[in-house]
Amino acid sequence: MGKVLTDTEVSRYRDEGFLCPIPLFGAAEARAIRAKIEAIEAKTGDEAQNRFRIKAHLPFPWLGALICHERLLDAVEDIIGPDILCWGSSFFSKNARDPRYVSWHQDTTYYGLKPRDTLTAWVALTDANTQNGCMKMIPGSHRSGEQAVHEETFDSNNLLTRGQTIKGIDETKAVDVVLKAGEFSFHSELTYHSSPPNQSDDRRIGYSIHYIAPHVRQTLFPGATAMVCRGRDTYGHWLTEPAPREDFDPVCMAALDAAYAQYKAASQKATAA
Ligand SMILES: O=C(O)CCC(=O)C(=O)O
Repeated sequence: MGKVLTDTEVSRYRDEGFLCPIPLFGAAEARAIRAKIEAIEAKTGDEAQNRFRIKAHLPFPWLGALICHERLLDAVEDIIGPDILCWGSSFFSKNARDPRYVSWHQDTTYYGLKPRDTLTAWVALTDANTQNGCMKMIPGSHRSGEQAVHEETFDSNNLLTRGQTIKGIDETKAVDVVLKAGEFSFHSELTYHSSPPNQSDDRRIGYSIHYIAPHVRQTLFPGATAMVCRGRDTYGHWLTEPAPREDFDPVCMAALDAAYAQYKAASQKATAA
């Protein structure tokens, strides 16, 4: 038995490349976080997933606190060990009756991490179910350890910026990642996953947090940053991120924009290569 996960759950994660549902907090706390996100959207006039990319937590102390939530880190520790870094986080939201979707992909495509060992926790800030477009996973698809061929479609309804898509997936093998608000799932950066449009009358919002052990490094560009959430950075592959003193901290906003520019340039270069 780990701190949160049973041995069976850890084995299932290793075998299938994802795990769900794992309780984190109650619906009231999820609603409070949703309200904060929607207050930010009202202030910026844009969806949080558009304005705050790759490192959405950087300018918001309460998102840093969510990433370092003790129970979440206990579950992460059960999978990757006691030294835990977070190199990124992103919102994935679909509005009521929203045609936008996420095509079949592996996260690893533009990450540039070696080894490809990111553990993503997808925290449900609303319920996520088959009606509102929850994620679907292909069990065991991470096991090759390789990146599959992705076609870049640039479809405007695809929430993935480059519309990267693995073709020919046998969808009969897909498993729905149904979560209640306040629960989370884990998936490996190699696991094939997707999500269909939202056919419900409310938003579906998830917060995707990318954790690694410190031996994992960024290979696409120098100067990558990460937050040490627990334990120690025993390898020194990552620079320290600035910590926000308040929402929209200007130093952190600049760091966020610089990090996104770096990732964008790296993914364009990877595509051109
Ligand atoms: O939220 C979604 O629908 C997709 C999320 C995703 O692709 C991810 O967290 O890696």
